[in-house]
Amino acid sequence: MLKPATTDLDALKVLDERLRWLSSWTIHHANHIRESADGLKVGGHQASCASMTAIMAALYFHALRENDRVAVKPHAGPVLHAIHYLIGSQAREALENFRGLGGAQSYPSRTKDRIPVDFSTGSVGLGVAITLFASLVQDYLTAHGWLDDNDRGRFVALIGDAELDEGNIYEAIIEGAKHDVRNLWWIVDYNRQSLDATSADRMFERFDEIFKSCGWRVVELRYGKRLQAALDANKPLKNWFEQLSNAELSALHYQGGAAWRKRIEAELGKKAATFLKDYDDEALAALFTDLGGHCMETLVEAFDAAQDDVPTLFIAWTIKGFGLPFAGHKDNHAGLMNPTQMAALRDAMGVREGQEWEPLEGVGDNARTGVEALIDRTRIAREKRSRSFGTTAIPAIPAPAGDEQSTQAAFGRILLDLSKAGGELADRIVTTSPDVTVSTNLGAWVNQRGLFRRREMADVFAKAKIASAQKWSGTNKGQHIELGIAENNLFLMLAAAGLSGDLFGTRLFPIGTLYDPFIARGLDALNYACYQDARFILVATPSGITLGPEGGAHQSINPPLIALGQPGLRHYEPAFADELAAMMEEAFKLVDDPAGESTYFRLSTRSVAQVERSDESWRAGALAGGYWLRPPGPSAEAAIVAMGAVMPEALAAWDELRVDVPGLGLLSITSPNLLHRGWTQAQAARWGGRREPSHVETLLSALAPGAGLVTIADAAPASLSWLGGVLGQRVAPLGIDRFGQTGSLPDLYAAYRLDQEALTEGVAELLLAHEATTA
Ligand SMILES: Cc1ncc(C[n+]2csc(CCOP(=O)(O)OP(=O)(O)O)c2C)c(N)n1
Ligand SMILES: [Mg+2]
Repeated sequence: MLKPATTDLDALKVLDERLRWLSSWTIHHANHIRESADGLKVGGHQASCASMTAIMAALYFHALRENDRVAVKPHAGPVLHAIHYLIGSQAREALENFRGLGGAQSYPSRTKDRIPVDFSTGSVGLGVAITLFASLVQDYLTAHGWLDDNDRGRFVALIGDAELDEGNIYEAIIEGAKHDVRNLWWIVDYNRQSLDATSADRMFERFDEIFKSCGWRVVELRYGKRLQAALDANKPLKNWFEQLSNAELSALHYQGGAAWRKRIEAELGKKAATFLKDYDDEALAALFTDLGGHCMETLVEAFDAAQDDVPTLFIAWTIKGFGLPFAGHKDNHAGLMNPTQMAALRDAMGVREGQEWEPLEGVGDNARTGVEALIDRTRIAREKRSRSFGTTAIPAIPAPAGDEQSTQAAFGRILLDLSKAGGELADRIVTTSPDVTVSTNLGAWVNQRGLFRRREMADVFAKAKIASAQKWSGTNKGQHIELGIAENNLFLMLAAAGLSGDLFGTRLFPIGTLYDPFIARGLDALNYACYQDARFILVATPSGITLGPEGGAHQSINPPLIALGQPGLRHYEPAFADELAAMMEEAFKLVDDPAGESTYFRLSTRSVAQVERSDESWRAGALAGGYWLRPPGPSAEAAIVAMGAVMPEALAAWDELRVDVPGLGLLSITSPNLLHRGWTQAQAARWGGRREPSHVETLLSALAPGAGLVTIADAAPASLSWLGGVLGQRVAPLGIDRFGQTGSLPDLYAAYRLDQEALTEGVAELLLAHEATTA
């Protein structure tokens, strides 16, 4: 790597200043100049931006190569927009409309921003960790021959120091160590301040130990060149400086030169007298702010020196609000400069009034050529990358044979059959699981397709000829990524693999399995994956109290409610194997369709008798969220509405009641979430003048007005009870609303009223109530 010319360093320093100005101005404009329509605070984080403009200038205008990808600390979003404004890929209107509808987003967004954003950020910690899994996906693609060596890049995360408190970061680096991850740069903006105040001192030296023990190189950029030289020349001064607490340091930075002088005089006396003589107050303040993260020489040198693929944590010391009037103040996180302070900053930066948006305003003629050259040379993408969709033919997926089966077993069987049949889809599937591969029925697939390991991993048990149903060797052609038990990692893995078409131009079909209750464990990461429009299939099994004796603390109650409120995720809860096969085919299509989404399957270990089908008419309804398994008679007064594993009870109750309740129907619900979505969308369309009924309205209108519905699911009853609101039908909801227990299925179903008797009683009660009101 060539040493950057001095002129480049000067230009980078100019760009650092430009970024500080433009990010401050963007936020100021939105808060103080743009007209407010609602009187609400707009907000933005001038201090958090100023803290890392030098780091980002060094990165974007010097270090980044075209294939590198970056997750930017959420509250430094305006700096990223300023960078794209300088290189011509962000419009002034978007900056003027910062945090307005359609304007530059508060936090960098892959889907909503018009600039290329590699990873959305917002929920701190997640943007950091996804880069690690993206790097693993890159290794996966390279090993499988889908990514050329020349197209490989580095994955960079720009991290706030308080963000390092997020546990998911450590879960990720532990997993990363197992997989030997590489090509990662995580750069900490070490301003020692969080949202509330200055951060605790005690973790100070621990972060590097933690990272080092996970195989990372840690590079601490504590001092800039000038401060380093000054401290090296005066040992007592250095010792004194290094024992200052985070709070003391920040306070001194805020107070400025006179305060530094006073403290040093008081505490070092003669030992620092000569040193102090060389600096007036202003120079003294400037010297002590020369921390590593603000010194361009230091940053450029450090980045240039880390050109191998060892994962590297840079701890760049900075001052929150560097160069702004509230630098170092503990309350500056959401602090906004007032108009007077902003005017002073404008003058100090040589920006003429009225020229605030001029990209290179205040840059003198001498410097301009160098700055323009550097802007031209930046290798980062200027346009959003095109997304890779529609690449893979999805074959028809037949239902696994068998009169009695569970949906979980059918899932394993479908994958096994796909694997045996071979073909492009099977090759592009990558499975992953947090230590529940075997117990979620992925075992047969893994036996066929193997574990993914960049370096070969022998199956010791197989070599020793110890009998086992499970082959457990890894190669770089394997298609299953085994994770430790950390559900956050599962969802971040799915997010990264689900973005492979966007990040690397090669679509993968990621399938992740876990137990249904543990979705809650990784919920924010799941939301994060959906928020970025990553495409994957989530298989959650077993679920509900239906796991019976194995129940313990593993009964899931509310995931269907989570799915009901989760954008970007479709919930399917099949009762039968043929439904699951149709849904998996659909889910694969949705992964590879620009207008698609991810799919969540809620499956069960309960083996149930499969139903006879006379034709395929159920199929479209099952995919749309529900169908009449036993169609109602004309003007039926009641229906049983059931979902998933309790379908045998529903069928039995229907069989028993149909004589006494003529026309009784049995509605099989396969996706409350799709039905609800269709319902509200149809409503919105009606306001736009269109009058098509939604699927759920069509289904329910087969019943008499005022008919009663007994809903049943091995889940929170609210998953289905809302159906009564669609056409104003009365509902008797059955489901689980207290913690489960272990027990045999008949015992549990009776105790929790998920049985045939509860259904019969429910129907009777509804009919009696109906008679009473109509009598
Ligand atoms: C998961 C999550 N919790 C809380 C927040 C709110 N929040 C945003 S920034 C922040 C503090 C960040 O401090 P630091 O990481 O040190 O960044 P700095 O602004 O100092 O650079 C908090 C608590 C969030 N965005 N995400
Ligand atoms: Mg901080």
